[in-house]
Amino acid sequence: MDNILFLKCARQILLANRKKGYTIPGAGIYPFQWKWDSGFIALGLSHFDLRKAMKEMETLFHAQWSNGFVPHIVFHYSAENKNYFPDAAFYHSSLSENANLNYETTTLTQPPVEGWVLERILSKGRHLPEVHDFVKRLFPKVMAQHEYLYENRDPFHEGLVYIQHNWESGTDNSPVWDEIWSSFKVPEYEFSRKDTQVVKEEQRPAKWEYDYYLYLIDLFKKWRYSDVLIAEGSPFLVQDPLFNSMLVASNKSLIRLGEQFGFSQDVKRLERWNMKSVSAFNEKLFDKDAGMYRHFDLRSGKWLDGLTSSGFAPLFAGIPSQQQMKRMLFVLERFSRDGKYFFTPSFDPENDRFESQRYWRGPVWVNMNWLIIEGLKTYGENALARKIKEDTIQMVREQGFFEYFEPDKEKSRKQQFGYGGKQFSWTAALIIDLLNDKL
Ligand code: 9WN
Repeated sequence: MDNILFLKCARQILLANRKKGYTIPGAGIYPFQWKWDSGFIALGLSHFDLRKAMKEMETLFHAQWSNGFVPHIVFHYSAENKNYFPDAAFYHSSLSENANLNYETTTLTQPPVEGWVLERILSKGRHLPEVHDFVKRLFPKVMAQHEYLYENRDPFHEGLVYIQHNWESGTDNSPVWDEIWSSFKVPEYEFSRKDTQVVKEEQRPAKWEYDYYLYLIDLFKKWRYSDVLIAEGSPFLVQDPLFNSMLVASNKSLIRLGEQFGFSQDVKRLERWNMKSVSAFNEKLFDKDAGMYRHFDLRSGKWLDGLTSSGFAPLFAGIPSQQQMKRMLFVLERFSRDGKYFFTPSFDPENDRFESQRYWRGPVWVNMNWLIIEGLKTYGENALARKIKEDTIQMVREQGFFEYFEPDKEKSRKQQFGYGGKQFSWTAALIIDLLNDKL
């Protein structure tokens, strides 16, 4: 398939997954609007339809809560999309005093990508007054989200915010959580899995893991979703390198946008937050021996076990020094097993718990590759960025616009398809961006 056709397919996927004012991540498996998916999707849309890109973000922020919190799923229910669990009834978001009662949403959030997405949308429509108006309208909302995070998710005022649930990380069943799950017991929940009706069981999290995911939400319900009580009592409280990298990258974008659009008071606050975040990041989350960023468990007071592709995300936010970045390149190359694996497995392939087709326990994800490529470019590491870009394009071209992919090149050659959901929106959106990139 030549590039023109490939691009056309990618656009068609985005348009086919588009609903009224937002885009679903993938038909069948993810029938609503997801927070960080919308960011990547808006970026893809911005290459050919700026209005739709802006609308995607506006729709997401309509569901923002009174305290600035942005939920990770907005359940835009209709007659045909009841097939997702846990649903709005399970979350019961109105238990929170901050919930937005006009929308049915979850009570968890996802990586704060919106600041840098706004800046990229602006770069595509710098000459258009409606894009300027859009940025001016959205800026205070994104700012309110950052304020929520710094004020409610950083109990020790370190400059690093915590996630309170694995679903907030975006990397749902990463092996790094195993250690936390093994530290407490949960009841067995009875429910019908909707995801495994659409995707093979061996490509999704296990049932026992879902029990933990549901238990945490039940616990939060008892506390009426109070962040104070969650921080005091929940067994899951993690400073995640991917989540915090997205926050820093968005801080930086908001600082530039704020200077340009006259939000000077906000710029001062953002600069203060950001300086603290970057230095805490390097002091606390960088493992000098491994040459890599790690997840920090606030409950046990130590790093979680295992290296993940989330540990490369600080490159995107310009957090590592030149020297740290060079150390990370060795890890990145090791993850590819001398070119035998596609860049970049989501979990360390030399770790016993690596599973090449189970979701975030090994497979390659296009959004993580995209973040790494963009990060490497800012460090001038164009040759490696190009290799990862070529791998990403080849993988999707050969196997289709799947949700995630087999890392082992040999194994992948023998099978025709990727893993997880088909016609997946962010895979399409980011392929559009990569194909338009001059690298
Ligand atoms: C739970 C939508 C989302 C992504 C996440 C990905 C997956 C959901 C699920 O799908 O999570 O949020 O049901 O498995 O892990 O990153 O945003 O694409």
